[in-house]
Amino acid sequence: MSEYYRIALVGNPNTGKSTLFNTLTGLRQHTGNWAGKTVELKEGTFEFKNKSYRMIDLPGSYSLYSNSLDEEVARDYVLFEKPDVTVVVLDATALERNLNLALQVLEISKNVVICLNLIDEAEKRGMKIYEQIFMRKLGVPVVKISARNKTGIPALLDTIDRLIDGVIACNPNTIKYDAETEANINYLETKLIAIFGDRLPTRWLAIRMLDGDQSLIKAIEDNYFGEEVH
Ligand SMILES: Nc1nc2c(ncn2[C@@H]2O[C@H](COP(=O)(O)OP(=O)(O)OP(=O)(O)O)[C@@H](O)[C@H]2O)c(=O)[nH]1
Ligand SMILES: [Mg+2]
Repeated sequence: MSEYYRIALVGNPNTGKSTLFNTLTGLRQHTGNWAGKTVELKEGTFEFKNKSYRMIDLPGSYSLYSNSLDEEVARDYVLFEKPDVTVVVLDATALERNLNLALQVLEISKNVVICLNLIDEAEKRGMKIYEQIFMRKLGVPVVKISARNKTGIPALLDTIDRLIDGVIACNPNTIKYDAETEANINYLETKLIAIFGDRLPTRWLAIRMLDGDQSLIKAIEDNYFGEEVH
């Protein structure tokens, strides 16, 4: 229906999402509030290689566990709105902390590009980052950029373009748990598949349910089972 491809920017606070968003969308932005919430929503458009994109700058979040309204908004967008591509913006100088969120997104989303931002700062600190190793380990494209210096942006856009065209594919590697937990996940997942088919990432849902994520269960009720449950 839409002639736009939708791209979501997710990442920890302060990783340069808005800097990247502003670089790409310039003045073609508008701001609103998330439906029913007080979190600011920023959306903008840009063109690249004959494709039109609608980019959404999600609020910074450390996880998708809905510990805050910001995290809830980020989670709900990736989970329910199903962007064509989710770009995870990571601070290349703090990868250990940042990768937590990236791994969560890989559980939810099929089309993911990992964007290692602040590469200028990482290089200034003498850090060497081998994106090929990241790519192999995570199973999704990884691009190094500096949103502030505007380096690596064409490579990022090209990666998004090729992902949409199916020239490259994502095969996200997810974390495997111990045998008992995996058995529980599988048990729940079978039941969830019977309800949702492939409309929702059932493995992620099973993991979150085992963790007792009430907020997620409520969000699914609201999004999939309408008003009658309240
Ligand atoms: N050195 C360097 N600084 C950057 C880069 N990208 C962003 N910054 C700086 O990092 C700070 C945070 O950037 P923002 O774009 O606001 O980060 P954000 O991810 O939108 O932050 P939240 O919206 O709070 O989650 C700003 O001071 C930017 O100028 C980069 O590539 N290199
Ligand atoms: Mg921002």
